[in-house]
Amino acid sequence: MSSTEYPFVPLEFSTYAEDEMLTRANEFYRDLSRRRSVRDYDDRAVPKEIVERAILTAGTAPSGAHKQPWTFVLVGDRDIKAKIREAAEIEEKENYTRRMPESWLKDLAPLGTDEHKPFLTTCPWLIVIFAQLWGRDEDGEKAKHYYVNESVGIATGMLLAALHRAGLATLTHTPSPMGFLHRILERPENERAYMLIALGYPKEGCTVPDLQRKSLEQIAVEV
Ligand code: IYR
Repeated sequence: MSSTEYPFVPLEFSTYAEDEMLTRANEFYRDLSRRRSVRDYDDRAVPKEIVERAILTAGTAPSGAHKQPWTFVLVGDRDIKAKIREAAEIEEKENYTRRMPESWLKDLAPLGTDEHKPFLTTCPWLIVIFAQLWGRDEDGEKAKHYYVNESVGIATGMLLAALHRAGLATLTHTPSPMGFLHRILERPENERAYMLIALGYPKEGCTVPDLQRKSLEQIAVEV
């Protein structure tokens, strides 16, 4: 379908009384404020249907010219997860021992991260998000994509929120450079690995750093 052929249809939209809006906004904030990056996972299975529903939610994100320039690669296969872990740990070893400057290592120290990434094989599912730098039109010709980083970033945030809401723990992971994900997952030439998301149930007794989030005054200004 060419873009001029979208029919316009009536908007489906719900409005609420102001007190209900505030309650809804509060509830969503309270729920999302409990999301934490989890690095220790149980190997308990998670039904694929739940993860697929979260991916569908991510796919409702707005995107430049509605090109939807994303591919979510769902990895549950043990062997593929093992390959990803092996390659990621090689890159991360380089990162932690050579590539990252002292200042970066110092900033990361409170999080307790290192080059070992057991969650890549423990988690029941990994989702590798690929950004499509360009697409194909109906005739198979190269077609432009717009604001790809912004679009894929929004979809990724929505995916994290959807997985959290479903009751799953998540971790954003960027084992840079991520070219190995393209190779292992045999992605086409128009795609670049954008982010890896590990998900599942937290390991029993899992702890997280006692981080504080910035206040409204620190993150927002009214002009
Ligand atoms: N990719 C590495 C390093 C790392 C970088 C940042 I910035 C973080 O917030 C966390 C980790 C790793 O995953 O260990």
